[in-house]
Amino acid sequence: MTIDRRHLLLGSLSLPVFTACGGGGCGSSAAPTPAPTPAPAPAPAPAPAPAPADVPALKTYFASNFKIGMAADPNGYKNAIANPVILKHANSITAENAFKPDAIGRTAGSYNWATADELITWASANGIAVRGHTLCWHSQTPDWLTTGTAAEVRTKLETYVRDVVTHFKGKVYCWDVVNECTSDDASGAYRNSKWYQILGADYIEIALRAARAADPDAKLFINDYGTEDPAKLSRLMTIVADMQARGAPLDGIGHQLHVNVSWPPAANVDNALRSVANKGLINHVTELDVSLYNDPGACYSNKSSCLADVTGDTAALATALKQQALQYRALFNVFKQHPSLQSVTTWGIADNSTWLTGFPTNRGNLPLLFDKTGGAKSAARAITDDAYQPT
Ligand code: 9MR
Repeated sequence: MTIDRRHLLLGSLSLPVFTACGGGGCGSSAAPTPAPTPAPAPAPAPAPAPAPADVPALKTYFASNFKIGMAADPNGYKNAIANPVILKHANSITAENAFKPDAIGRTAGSYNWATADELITWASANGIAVRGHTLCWHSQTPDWLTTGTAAEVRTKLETYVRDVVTHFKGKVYCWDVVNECTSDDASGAYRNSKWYQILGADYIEIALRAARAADPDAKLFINDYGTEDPAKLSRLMTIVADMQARGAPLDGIGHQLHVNVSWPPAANVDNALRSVANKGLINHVTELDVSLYNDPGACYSNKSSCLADVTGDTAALATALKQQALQYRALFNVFKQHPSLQSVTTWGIADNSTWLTGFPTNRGNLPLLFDKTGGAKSAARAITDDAYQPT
């Protein structure tokens, strides 16, 4: 419950004031003491100012649907704004960077566990489950891992996955074993990454099998962005079919869902979740945020034609935040239709810290459910109150 400080202060000032001698002075005359003037009845306490809009704990509100997750590293969740938000609302956390190969496997022959272990200890003390992100990726991966002959690289991949998954065995409920392996163009299903160039599609199967062997209880995912685009989804589903034909231990697909106020239509997400469920796999939404900007492709390729910052323009910002609330509502309404969807994670906690202030260009952006002070935004109300009309 929120205690309104203004109400408490005004309430205390309305208490009657007692003085030692009363209003007649402190003389010694025998004049009959006048009947004490009754103290005026205390003024009724002023009505409390309306409490700031708040929302129920999301992890409780959506408990029968899916886990609610948020991404952060220790410096993120320790922040005074973010800390109460994640503690109230989330029952899953993803390390934004601390579990990546360039963090844990920075140097060949030794592992850096400290930051990741700190996150595990904090999450466990607070009853928050941990999604592991990520073991095998074309980005944020030190060169030593992909250097050598195919046989050497295969052994490095198996060893790295085995050692990391073993270290966190029983402490991480699922892994994004392979991240972003789908091609962005129609040249083929697989991204032409170093892993693919050296090992072909085998690298995904190798990583999945090594993870399963190290922790048979952890659910194993391929995680990718753009599954809301039907063409990219179709390429990802080709990879899924390939892995299933090989008997690779793939349990689910992570849909990153870095979307924006006007893309995609929620029906595209519905289609992606259904396609995955039809293959007998689990769905997770792994990196949800709703940018204020629907930038053209050129903004992503060379930072040209990026939309202008709206965060300093009151009217434009209000319009964008309303659109954002409606987009979050449309997406969560789809999410709730899918029993196969077991976890929904936002990529960040509150708008005070988001990767989107630097991508695709430097610009104000407010893509999350909670504002820069940690307060619930219209978007958070829109997903927890069907009657609420975002303004
Ligand atoms: O949010 C992460 C940011 O802090 C890092 O600088 C960036 C480096 O690539 O990675 C970001 O997280 C990415 C995630 O690991 C995979 N999907 C896209 C995310 C946003 O770039």
